[in-house]
Amino acid sequence: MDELSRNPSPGGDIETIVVVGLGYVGLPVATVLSSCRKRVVGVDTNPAAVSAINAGRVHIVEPDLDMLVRASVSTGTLRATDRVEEGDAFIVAVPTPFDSDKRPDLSHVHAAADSIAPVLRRGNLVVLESTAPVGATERLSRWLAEHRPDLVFPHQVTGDEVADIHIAHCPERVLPGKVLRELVETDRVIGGITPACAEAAKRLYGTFVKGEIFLTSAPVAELTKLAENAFRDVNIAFANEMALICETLGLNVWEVIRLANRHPRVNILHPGPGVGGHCIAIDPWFIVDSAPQAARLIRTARQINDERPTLIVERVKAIADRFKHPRIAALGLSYKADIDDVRESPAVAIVQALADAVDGTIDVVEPHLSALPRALAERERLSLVPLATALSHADIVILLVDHKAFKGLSRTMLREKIVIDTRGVWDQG
Ligand code: SAJ
Repeated sequence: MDELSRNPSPGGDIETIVVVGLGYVGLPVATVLSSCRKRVVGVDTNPAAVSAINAGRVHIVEPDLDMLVRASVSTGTLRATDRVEEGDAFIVAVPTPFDSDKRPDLSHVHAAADSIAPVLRRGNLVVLESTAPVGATERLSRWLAEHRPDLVFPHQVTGDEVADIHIAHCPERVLPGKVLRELVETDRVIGGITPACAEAAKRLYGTFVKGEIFLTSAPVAELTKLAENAFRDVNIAFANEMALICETLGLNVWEVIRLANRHPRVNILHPGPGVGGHCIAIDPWFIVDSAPQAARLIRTARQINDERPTLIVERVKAIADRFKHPRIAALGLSYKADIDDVRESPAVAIVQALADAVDGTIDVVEPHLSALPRALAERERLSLVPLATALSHADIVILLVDHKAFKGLSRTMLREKIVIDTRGVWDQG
């Protein structure tokens, strides 16, 4: 008996889906599945997130997500809870950070496995959607198996042997700010522990993905996802290195990159104050951790991007030291434009370091936040103010995030200020 005949439709008749982790990835996935008329149970350990969702509200900012969550909750297809329940399929979308040695921390995936294992039934599908190091999907399978000796897991089968549970990796690829569109339209890579696992996951994702779905093994899917983010990180590091070279040579980096990109096979990304967010600044280290001798370029790119905030602080400090008590307007705190997310934000690190290094006042402008993040709160001589207030006082204006609200500022509004434009909004050359 082969795997498909014993479990006639593993992943086929998937009606109830349990999404573990209702953050920037899990909540949109849960919502999109529920709008495809699936019954979705979202699980999160944060009680504030659970009650907000059950009240039809969202605890994160993502265009149109609030509207979809409200509709799904009111039609009864989406419900949030703090306990994992039985279902036909489980999607694990929990954080996968790194530890203080930049090694992957899979404790949230392990905790998810511990909570799913007791409710698993024969024929269930478990998908790891969180970005994870090579080997993580198989570890998830092993963690589940430790709890359920009564079931056969896919890492335990060989050849034509049958698994009771299907386990696959389908790494998320969505860009914050465009999550709902990319979730549906972007091609997906699904890696199964066995080919039948990949097929089962494809049947689930095929319910809402309009892009093409490519099937492979779990480790290939794991490394593919990491390679995507490492590639972008290396390209940004190249741009940041060009910025340093241009500063040394007294040239405008924005002009150099703009002109180089007119070559049909060149596409250099933008220099900036550093790489933030919970993906590109972290995932390349998972590759370095698995192949430290081989991943030389990827490690160096990470180091170049991580150095950026310090270089910017040194530049601003050198200028600020010319004033007795300088007033600095810092424009933007989020990790990139037009979102509220400050995770691993280089702008926050820069403002924090400036507050320590400069004997002056810092007026922070962040139109997407109503209060300063914890790292900056309750510091003397540092406050969150409206744009007009910051500009009326400032000696030095440092642009840290290219929010739409700042792009409209004209050079005349900035005249008589010293301007440091880390994003090339005004300094295009
Ligand atoms: N950045 C630059 N210069 C650039 C582009 C970006 O300095 O030219 C900076 C941004 O300001 C930001 C950081 O890089 O601080 C990352 O921003 P991003 O827009 O490049 O990427 P993320 O982290 O928001 O989302 C990425 C995406 N990956 C790729 O584009 C390969 C997304 O598709 C992934 O789903 C996401 O990581 C993830 O969750 O892994």
